[in-house]
Amino acid sequence: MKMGKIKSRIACLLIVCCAIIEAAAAAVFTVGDSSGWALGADYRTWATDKTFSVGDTLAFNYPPGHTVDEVSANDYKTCTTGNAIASDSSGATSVLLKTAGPHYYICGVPGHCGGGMKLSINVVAAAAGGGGGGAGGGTTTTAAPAPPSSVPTLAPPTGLAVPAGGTFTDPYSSSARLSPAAAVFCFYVFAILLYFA
Ligand SMILES: [Cu+2]
Repeated sequence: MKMGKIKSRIACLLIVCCAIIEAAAAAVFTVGDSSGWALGADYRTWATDKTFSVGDTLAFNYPPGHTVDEVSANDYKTCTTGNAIASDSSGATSVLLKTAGPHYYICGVPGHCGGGMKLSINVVAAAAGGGGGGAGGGTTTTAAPAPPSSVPTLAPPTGLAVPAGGTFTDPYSSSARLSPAAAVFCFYVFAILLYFA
């Protein structure tokens, strides 16, 4: 009957609505914008007007001869290479921000961190509280081993250990994909649609 048709239409709307919210909630930041990940850029200035949230992604774009290393606060300060938490040199490194708090990235090629290739950001929680029961932890951590810091890495981006797409995620906890705020919003939309059905 008519009622069944309306209900299935509501279900479709709800799914689309949630998908849009989830897509809108996660931002992708291209590090350095058009300059990309390069010597001579000022990443402190680049980061100042941005708010980084859990679930957002940093996209590092660079030609061969650079790396993206996630490092400790101390290694960031002192531009120490060789102790990277995660490293990639694919030329297109996508970093999913999975944990709140400070995150530090440098280029692992000697001299480049001192030349400006260092980025520190503070990641804020997507929303207060956790939970939400989303599909948790489906992604595997694919951290490529750090290249030896004494040898400039000029190898083509077809490295054996580098995963396709050059994605690494930080190796700590995963969080709910759909924020509680978005879930509440979806619930209201659903309730309104039911009311008018
Ligand atoms: Cu570099």
